[in-house]
Amino acid sequence: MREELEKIFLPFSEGGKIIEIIRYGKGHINDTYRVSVHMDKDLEKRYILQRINRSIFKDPVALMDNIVKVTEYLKECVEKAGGDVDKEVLQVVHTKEGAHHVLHEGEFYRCYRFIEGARSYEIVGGPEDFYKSGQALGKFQRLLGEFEGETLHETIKDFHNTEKRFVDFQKAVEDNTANRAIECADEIQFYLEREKDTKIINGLLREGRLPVRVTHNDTKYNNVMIDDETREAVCLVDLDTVMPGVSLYDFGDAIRSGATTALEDEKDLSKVHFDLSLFEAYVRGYFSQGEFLTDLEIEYLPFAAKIMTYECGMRFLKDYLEGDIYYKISYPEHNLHRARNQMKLVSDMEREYQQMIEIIRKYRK
Ligand code: ADP
Ligand code: GN1
Ligand code: MG
Repeated sequence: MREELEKIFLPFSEGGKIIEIIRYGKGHINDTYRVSVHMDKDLEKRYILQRINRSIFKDPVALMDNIVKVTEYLKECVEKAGGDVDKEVLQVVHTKEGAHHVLHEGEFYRCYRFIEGARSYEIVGGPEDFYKSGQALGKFQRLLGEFEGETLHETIKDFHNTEKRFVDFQKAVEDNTANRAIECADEIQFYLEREKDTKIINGLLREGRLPVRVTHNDTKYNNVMIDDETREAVCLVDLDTVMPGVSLYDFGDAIRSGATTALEDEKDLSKVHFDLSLFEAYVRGYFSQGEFLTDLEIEYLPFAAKIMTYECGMRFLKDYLEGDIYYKISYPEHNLHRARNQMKLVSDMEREYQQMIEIIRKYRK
């Protein structure tokens, strides 16, 4: 495997001798490796080498085109502001021929500069870290407010179209291909009985009441790089799904994944709680970036948190019903446990909905 990965990395190489290639990170989608290269004079350079999941991303060339456009734009913004490009922007490494990917035995690989001195976490360390993470999303959305969204491709069609995802979920229940529906009847019921909620954002979009913006679409906490020293949330990584979308998706997914007391796959639900103080910290950080949202977007932020948590849980359950064909799993019931975990968070949010509304009111500009 190492030899094969070395061969794949070679076209991206900027010289030096490869000293290590290891599996890296905890993403559910791509195969990620960290490549360490010994350059001259004791200098070490590191890279992220990734095999793009082709069963999920049907057009990796269009996907890379989006990432290159967005990261080059962000790079200009950071340079203008006198920031540190190596830390604050995900940077694509081109091959010697100027390509953004390498094709190896039918698989697409791409390479990024490794962001040094920062790391991502599976769980939030405390309100201050999450506050910074809210600031980072606010900044990301504010900067991309000026970017021409029409130039981007839709890398996964209907990615956060919850209404369509609900129909797909119903079909998975009916088809019951992995023969597991009987053992998760209660979980299926939980998702089915909230059908009404799945139509709300789509309804507002159809009525033209929500703006379409350039969004990240996968703002889970482990896609946020936190600086080891300053604790600033320096960069959002995992830009595979950057494309036109609704700001609510990004806020909602960030809350889903961060304002919780346990890991996304914690089985012991007595440990899983939606954490209002983390929600508050995120909102404070998010709003510190100025006025970049409409009144209606702000009004729907609590709903966004709930519906993104619901959507994510429903996707885990659908994958369980279909025999685990989408997400990486470590054991057979992994997706079921993930779905239950998200259900617990949805129930908590439903109970604490009024407090969420009050927190938004308290911090809005
Ligand atoms: P996936 O799409 O499978 O989630 P990611 O692109 O999120 O893959 O990468 C997995 C993990 O690798 C991230 O959670 C992050 O910790 C780390 N990572 C990704 N890109 C970089 C980078 N350029 N520098 C440092 N770490 C990175
Ligand atoms: C996937 O790639 P990763 O692990 O950052 C998924 C998200 C889900 C998330 C749930 C392209 O994110 O949509 O919310 O898992 N990404 C894709 O943990 O489907
Ligand atoms: Mg990721």
